[in-house]
Amino acid sequence: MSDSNSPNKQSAEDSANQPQRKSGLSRFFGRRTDSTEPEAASPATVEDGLDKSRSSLLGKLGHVFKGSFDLDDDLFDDLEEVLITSDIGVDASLKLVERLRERVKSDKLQTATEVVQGLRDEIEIMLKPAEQDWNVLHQRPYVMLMVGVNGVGKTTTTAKIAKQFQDQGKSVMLAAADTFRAAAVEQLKEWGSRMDIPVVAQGHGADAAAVAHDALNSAIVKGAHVLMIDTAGRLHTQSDLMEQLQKINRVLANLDPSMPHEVMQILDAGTGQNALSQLDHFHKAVDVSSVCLTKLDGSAKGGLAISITQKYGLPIRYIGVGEGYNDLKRFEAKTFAEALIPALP
Ligand SMILES: Nc1nc2c(ncn2[C@@H]2O[C@H](COP(=O)(O)OP(=O)(O)O)[C@@H](O)[C@H]2O)c(=O)[nH]1
Ligand SMILES: [Mg+2]
Repeated sequence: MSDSNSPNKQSAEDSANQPQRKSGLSRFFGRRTDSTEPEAASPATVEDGLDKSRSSLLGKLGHVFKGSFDLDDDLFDDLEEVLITSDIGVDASLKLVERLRERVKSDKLQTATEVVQGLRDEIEIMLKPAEQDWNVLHQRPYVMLMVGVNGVGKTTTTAKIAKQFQDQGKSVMLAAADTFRAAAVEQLKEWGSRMDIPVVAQGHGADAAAVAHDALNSAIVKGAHVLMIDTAGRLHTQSDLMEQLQKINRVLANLDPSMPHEVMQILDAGTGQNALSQLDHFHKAVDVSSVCLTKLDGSAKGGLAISITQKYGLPIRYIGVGEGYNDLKRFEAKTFAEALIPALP
């Protein structure tokens, strides 16, 4: 995508993460406000959405409720199947359908529209714990470690969040602690220079923990509100990576035991349940405290948000819906549930 506000350079590896045509979910969230966006990249039309819906949750739900239907075990089993295949995960799907059954009974829901609205409401309730207030001003600097595997959107998301902080009048600094890939430091510097946000870097091959240490000292001296540390997504082995992240954590905590204040894991929603095992892994190693889901503008099935909330109860701070500065939205349970479960025609 030749996004004029995105300095991301595509590697062959990253090209698998190219944005795809917008899904119903992204049309809901993904309206771009960036005036540099060409018209062609604006949200898909309703017709596009209806095309897509055949393979989306809407299409599948329509199938479950086609013609005259009975609200019987078979229907609820079908519904369970639909939810599981939408990345909602087995446990969360079972729980959702169980609660929906109760709601159908207690609220005497009958029509497809009523039942689907019931499902939407239950999803909203389930997602509510992930929608949490977030105040970074109680610590200065508020230190965030941005973690996740290669290509999920760590660097891009770091830049987008930094931009939002800046727009709110907060001073931000970035640390380029992905020193493993040659292009990674340059990518962050490029974002920094476009946004006029200082980037602390030492270059390819430098000790990531030393970069974090320098950056923290610099953020303290400059009185920055927020320091965001971009990290590597891959080293020689996965245990090398985890050790490096733990070392960064230790170096920060040596200066102030409350640091880092947040370990945010970036997950590519397009990778479905695989994202859940990534979270599992990082969570064990570095105590992840929040999540950001990216690439919901692609073919991602947003159900992942539900399985994450069900399993971890972590705050989902943001969702990424494109490559530009403004393609990052705060997570809201209600908005998400409404976008995920569209009204039946
Ligand atoms: N379509 C889309 N692309 C994204 C989103 N977030 C990141 N990307 C793209 O994903 C690719 C990898 O992002 P990058 O930040 O370099 O990932 P990192 O390796 O985790 O740092 C880049 O081409 C980004 O523009 C998103 O929400 N939607
Ligand atoms: Mg990166």
